[in-house]
Amino acid sequence: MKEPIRVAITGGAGQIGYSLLFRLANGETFGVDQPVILQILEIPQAVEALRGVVMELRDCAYPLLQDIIASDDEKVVFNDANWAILVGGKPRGPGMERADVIRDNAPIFVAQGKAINDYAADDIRVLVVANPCNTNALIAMNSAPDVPADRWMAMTRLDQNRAVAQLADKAGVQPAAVSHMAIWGNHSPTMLPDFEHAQIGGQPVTSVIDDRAWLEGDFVEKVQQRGKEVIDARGKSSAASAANAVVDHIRSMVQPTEGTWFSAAIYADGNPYGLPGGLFSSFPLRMMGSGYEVVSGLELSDYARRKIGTSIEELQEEREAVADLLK
Ligand code: NAX
Repeated sequence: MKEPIRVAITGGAGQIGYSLLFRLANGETFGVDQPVILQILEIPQAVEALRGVVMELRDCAYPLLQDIIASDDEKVVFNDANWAILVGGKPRGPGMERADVIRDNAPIFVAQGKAINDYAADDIRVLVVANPCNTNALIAMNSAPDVPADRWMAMTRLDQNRAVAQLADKAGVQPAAVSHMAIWGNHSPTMLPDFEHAQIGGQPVTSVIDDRAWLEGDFVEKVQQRGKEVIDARGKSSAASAANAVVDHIRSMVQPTEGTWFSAAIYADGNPYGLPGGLFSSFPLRMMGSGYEVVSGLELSDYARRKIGTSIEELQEEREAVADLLK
């Protein structure tokens, strides 16, 4: 039996937490031979609700779940953590602008970044889910000077999966036939789901779906606005599909990528594709052994550069809004 890994999750009593925790514990995320210890953070007001979730986790009697630590203390939760999945955050309240949400959430990520820096294991990997996830990741990373930049990511896997589902539906194929789907930019309605490099059955999407107007129009818009569409229908934001995307993201990180790509926002300091650095922006990535690399050599069309440019401008504005918190 392998040594257990310690997985810290924040916001464990929330919607995503309720779908995610069980899938971290049952072996499908880290592997069927990998024991886990879950270390779950909540705010004091939600600790009682979290106690109920912990009871349910125990009632699953998962063979791989070696321990559960639930606390409102960051020191306890991030202690020796090998993975940190930052889901907890403050939701957008009525009448709040995007900039208000950013400022409201920023202190959480300063504190959690510091705690990760001081208490997590040397091999810590962090995935930020809580919105605005790209900028929250930037804030947390800046508060953790001892943790290398390549350990931090923000989640765009749900956008990738949504794009795959839309293309499969349009082409009348199973989602598994769609590959090489890259998301560029911010996890926000400005992102670009890159149909120009995606493939269906190994063929370019643009040759299988010979309808550029649909691809640039309905397809891109549907992916960009899918979160809102789910809220309008369900009355709540995406939760099970977001948890599923976390599972997919981690699986891509712990298993070498076979021939295709996955997307996540990374700290793009080396200006890949000549795009401005110093931000968390989404790129197509490949996992190689113990580290990832940005997929290189893709031709970006003028259309793609324009769209990605808009998304990066939005990220620059978000960064500006929290400039005082960045060292
Ligand atoms: P919920 O409001 O259901 O749950 C959030 C939980 O976080 C609550 O239980 C709350 O008590 C807890 N929390 C708040 N502040 C905390 C802190 N400082 N430390 C620890 N826990 C804290 O939201 P949920 O639907 O679970 O969504 C969580 C986050 O994911 C939101 O920020 C949401 O916007 C974001 N999402 C990100 C997605 C992505 O693709 N990156 C997609 C889904 C989702 O919208």
